[in-house]
Amino acid sequence: MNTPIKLNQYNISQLPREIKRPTYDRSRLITGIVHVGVGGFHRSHEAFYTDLLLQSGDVSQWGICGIGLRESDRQMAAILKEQDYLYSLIVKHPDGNVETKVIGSIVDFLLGRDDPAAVIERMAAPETRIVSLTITEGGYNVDPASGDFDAANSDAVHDLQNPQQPRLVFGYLTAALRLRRERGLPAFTVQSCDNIQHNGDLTRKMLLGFARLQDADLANWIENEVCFPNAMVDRITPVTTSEDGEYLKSQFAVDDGWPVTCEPFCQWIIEDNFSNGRPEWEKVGAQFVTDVTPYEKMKLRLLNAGHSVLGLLGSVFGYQTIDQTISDDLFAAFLRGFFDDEATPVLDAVEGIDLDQYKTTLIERFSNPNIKDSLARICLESSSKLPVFLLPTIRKNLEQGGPIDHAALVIAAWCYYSEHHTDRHGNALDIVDEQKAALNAAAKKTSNDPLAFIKLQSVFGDLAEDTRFAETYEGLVKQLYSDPDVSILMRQVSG
Ligand code: CS2
Repeated sequence: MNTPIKLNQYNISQLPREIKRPTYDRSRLITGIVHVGVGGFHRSHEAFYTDLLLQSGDVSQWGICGIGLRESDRQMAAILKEQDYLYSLIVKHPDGNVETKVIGSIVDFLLGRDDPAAVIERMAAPETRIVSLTITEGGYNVDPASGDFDAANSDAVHDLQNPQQPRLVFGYLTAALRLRRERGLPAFTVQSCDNIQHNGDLTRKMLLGFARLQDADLANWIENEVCFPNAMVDRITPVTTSEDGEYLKSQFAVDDGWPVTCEPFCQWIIEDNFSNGRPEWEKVGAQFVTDVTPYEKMKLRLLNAGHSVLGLLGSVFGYQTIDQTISDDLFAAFLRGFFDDEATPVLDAVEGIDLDQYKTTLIERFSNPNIKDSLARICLESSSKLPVFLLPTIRKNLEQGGPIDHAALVIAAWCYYSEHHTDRHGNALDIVDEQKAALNAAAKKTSNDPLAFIKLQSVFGDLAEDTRFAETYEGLVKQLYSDPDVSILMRQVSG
């Protein structure tokens, strides 16, 4: 093998022909977008759409400046900088076809920990029109009991006392918006790209919650001037592994320190609600709508819930990845049963979308053998996912007398998983969850009180008080605890 060439701007013309690369002049790009949270998903989604747009014509005002606010972003920032912020997007099709493309839309990167003033100034710069976010559910700093901004969080307390050295994204946004107001500049749009229902509304509520504690007058200005579009975002993006880098080296002799792998499917449905202009992402496949609600519900309650169904049952069974789990006919049939009997009947119709087709496409996407999406990634932070992905479907079915067995079994499996931290054979599972200790403590009481797990109010609210759910769940969890082979119960539920 030849010595691999390092991916960077200087070497770009030497890349093998099979790799697509930006042909627009990156040195002319103006950073109209400042993005906080440059993980795999941002790079397979917003940065990908923006790259397509930059490639399609003379729209140089939409370059992206990445921002990292966590200490753990340091390494990624160093890798990207060395590569002039270029990276490879490896799109893997189910038939084995692989397309590799170098993305050029990110042109700068700043670390909040090193220079908070530079981050605030970049957000406040006249050319910045959008500050977008992928900060995960936990980044929104919601108090689970009230649903309001959690002012007691130690970082929030710190930010209120040190407005020029913030830690939370809300501290940065507030400081930058204050400067814009003082300088007579129009507000930027704050655009959430997180997989959260009404992500724009939530961002607005949290930012105003923080800003009001600091400066009520500024909070009013933000309320009037800043737009927070809601959006549904979708592209399955597994965690980057060392194999991704190895693939580029062996296939193309290219050395990329931080590539991203993803599926071909990509969707972005955005409410057209921007404070200060926006890229014409619709020219490259995004869809602008007036109300994103039905699309969000469909995605969260089918795709994401489907992932959790396979993730939790598959983990207890002993599988490792989504494609491996769904290739088992029992799991595929169980998932379809959950989709058809429990999730779909309580969904609203979605204009222009055939739900049957959507579900069939989901099963195809999950089956893509080249996207080895780990169940460990899917099960990460289940305590903040299931209340959004699965519990609304259960609650609606309880209200309407609809079936609940598939979902109840998923929760019973989650209880087993939370208590044992192993699969049914006793192999260890690595649990990453903000509420890991509370879930474990509740699950451990199951042998004395079979409902103990679902009595954990911070996750399940008052679900345990519903007699029908409690009875169904109790029957399933007792059986699972006497024989952890979850496939027996899956067969029973599938009928
Ligand atoms: C997954 C999502 O985190 C999860 O549980 O369901 O990350 C999913 O892959 C994306 O939302 C796909 O758009």
